[in-house]
Amino acid sequence: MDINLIGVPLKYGCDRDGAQLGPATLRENGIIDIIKKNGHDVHDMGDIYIPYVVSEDKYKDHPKMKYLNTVAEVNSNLANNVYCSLKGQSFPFIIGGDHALGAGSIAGASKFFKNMAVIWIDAHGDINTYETSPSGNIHGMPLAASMNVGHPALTNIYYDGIKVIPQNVYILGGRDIDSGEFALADELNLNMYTMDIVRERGLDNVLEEIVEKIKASNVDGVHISFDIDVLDSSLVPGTGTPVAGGFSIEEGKEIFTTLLGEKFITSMDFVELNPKIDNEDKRTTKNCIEMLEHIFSTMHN
Ligand code: Z70
Ligand code: MN
Ligand code: MN
Ligand code: MN
Repeated sequence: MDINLIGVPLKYGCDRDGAQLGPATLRENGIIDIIKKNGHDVHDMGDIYIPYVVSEDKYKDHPKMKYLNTVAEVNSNLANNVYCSLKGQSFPFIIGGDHALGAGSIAGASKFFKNMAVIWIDAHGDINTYETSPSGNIHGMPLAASMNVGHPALTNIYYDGIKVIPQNVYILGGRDIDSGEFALADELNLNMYTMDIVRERGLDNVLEEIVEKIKASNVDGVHISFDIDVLDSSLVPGTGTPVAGGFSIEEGKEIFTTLLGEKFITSMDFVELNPKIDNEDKRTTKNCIEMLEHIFSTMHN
């Protein structure tokens, strides 16, 4: 596979210092070599430029969304990079940075594909709007924005309006979901597989159902957005919002074995590593690298 590696050193979506160090840390720990040694051809596109904004200005653009215009602008630039990668027949692999970047990845990929699916793998739903968000952090809103729900500055990233229809959205591993998010998921009838559902039905059965639904849906592209906080909090202390009751490393690997094994995945995000708050043993970075080794060894060539 030809892989375009795109770094997005963004922290304004989570408003937590350190998330911007994810791309550099993954590069320092060998992500390029990992991709290469698994037989892929990697093109490092470098990092998307992130303007500096002082924290005093966080609510300058909107009273309930932090750093709105900066996050929107970065996402628009990311989207074009993703779109151009797909046009050039490369697989865009986006490393964060916080999860607000998901809006840009999806915007770019959805411009290329006629009808795209998104698999959002996360302890959180990330389907808040400024009206339902408890925090004002835009990393809790990108999936709603991609479905054309929320503020126009976010729903109109890269091109106006809807990027992915709710029917094509799959949320996997959720266990810290806000009440407004549950309400929207119900209203839009999203394919939501919370951790409660996974534990009740079994991960293998849930993955099989996702695969079957996607195959039956006539999509021509599938984007995976992987937030490392879907892994258990004991495995990822170096992420902004670790949540107990998450997947083990083995389960994380099983997810990719199944989904990448189908050969229908066309782009992917890997987000929310915060090296600044990692344990002294660098546990989070090590677990990220172990996941990445698995991802690139499983991805077809
Ligand atoms: C909460 C919010 C979130 C990641 C936290 C949290 C969202 N639902 N996402 N950490 N990765 O503020 O919207
Ligand atoms: Mn090449
Ligand atoms: Mn997330
Ligand atoms: Mn999350």
